[in-house]
Amino acid sequence: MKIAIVCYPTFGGSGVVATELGIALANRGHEIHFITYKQPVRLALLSENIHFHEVNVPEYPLFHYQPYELALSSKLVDMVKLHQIDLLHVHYAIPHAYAGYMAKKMLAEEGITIPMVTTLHGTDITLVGSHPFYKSAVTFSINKSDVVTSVSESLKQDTLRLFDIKREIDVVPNFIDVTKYNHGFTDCQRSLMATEDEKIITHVSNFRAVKRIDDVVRIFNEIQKEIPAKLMMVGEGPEKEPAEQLCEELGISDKVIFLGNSNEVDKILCFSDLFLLPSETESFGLAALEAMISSVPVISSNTGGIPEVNVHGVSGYLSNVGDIKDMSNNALKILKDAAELEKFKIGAKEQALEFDINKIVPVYEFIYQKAFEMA
Ligand code: GMT
Repeated sequence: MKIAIVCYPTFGGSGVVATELGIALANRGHEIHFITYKQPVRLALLSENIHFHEVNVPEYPLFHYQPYELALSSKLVDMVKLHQIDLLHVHYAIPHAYAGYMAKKMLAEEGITIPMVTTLHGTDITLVGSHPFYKSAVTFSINKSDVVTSVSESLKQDTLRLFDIKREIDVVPNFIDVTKYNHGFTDCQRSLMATEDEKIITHVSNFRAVKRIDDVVRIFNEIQKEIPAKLMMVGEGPEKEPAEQLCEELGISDKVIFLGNSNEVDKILCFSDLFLLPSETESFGLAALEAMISSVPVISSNTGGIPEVNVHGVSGYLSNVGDIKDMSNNALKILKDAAELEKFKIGAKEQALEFDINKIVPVYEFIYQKAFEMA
């Protein structure tokens, strides 16, 4: 099948999932066309089966806002015709589902029928999409998709609660390419980051307010009062600077390392003992799953789709949003006892294997067949 994948090319989870899915589908013989404004960050190599088409939006002084969705829908029409693409899979409703639907209608005018699958990822529903400025267009484009999927049951329920949805929503959880994490690193170069007696705690995100970065620092602060520890902060975003300031105020700057965006998260997780994800809301928590497959237990909030991924008492612990005390106590329970840490490491990996890419990609292939029947 020839599939066009539309996604954000950045470090966000939706772009990572779309890219990994495209690569996996290409490995299964499909021809994949990524259509976005930049080559996706996790897409290292193009090949016979993997193509990238850049959407250009030339600056024009008359426009206060450059019309990206117009350029995207035009590009989709052109690429579908040029490469005889069979199906559109758009990730993140805004504005991809809207642009995809416009492309579909333009193609229909020329007698070309193309099914569209829309995958909802989280903030496109819970934070941005439900805002009154976007809600009508998001509702419309979800209802006009041939098949709609969400990455967790929790996100499906949020979508049904927040929008007037007339379509069925299929839950297809995010996944992990297990082979990428069977890297067999023996020396994870842990000694570069911490001394032997220090535990390494890691957080990976886009440093938005929804991630409660302040809580990450405060949880770590409680931990380091009791045991020698270092905190690795991976990612970039608006909350990074305030977090650096907070570390200074708390006098822990020497114990917190801000690494910026990284394409080597697997190497960082390799030397990590614990992962923190205290988000306000999280439709799934791909970053937690990436930690778990690396045998890193997760201390997280009990919100959104996180409990569908992180199992309390098995792969880590769940606490109420903002309960820094409970999260740091849970972290210390795991970190202070070597046998407990080992038990949770095994639990984290076993739970992550439930989301093996080989179980999930065939589900998407089934969804594509369904989309052909619906189109
Ligand atoms: O977490 C973010 O802010 C990025 C965002 C995105 O769309 O890239 O992540 C969302 O999609 C991920 C992949 O499906 C999920 O794992 C994240 O939980 C979800 N983020 C939120 O719901 C806040």
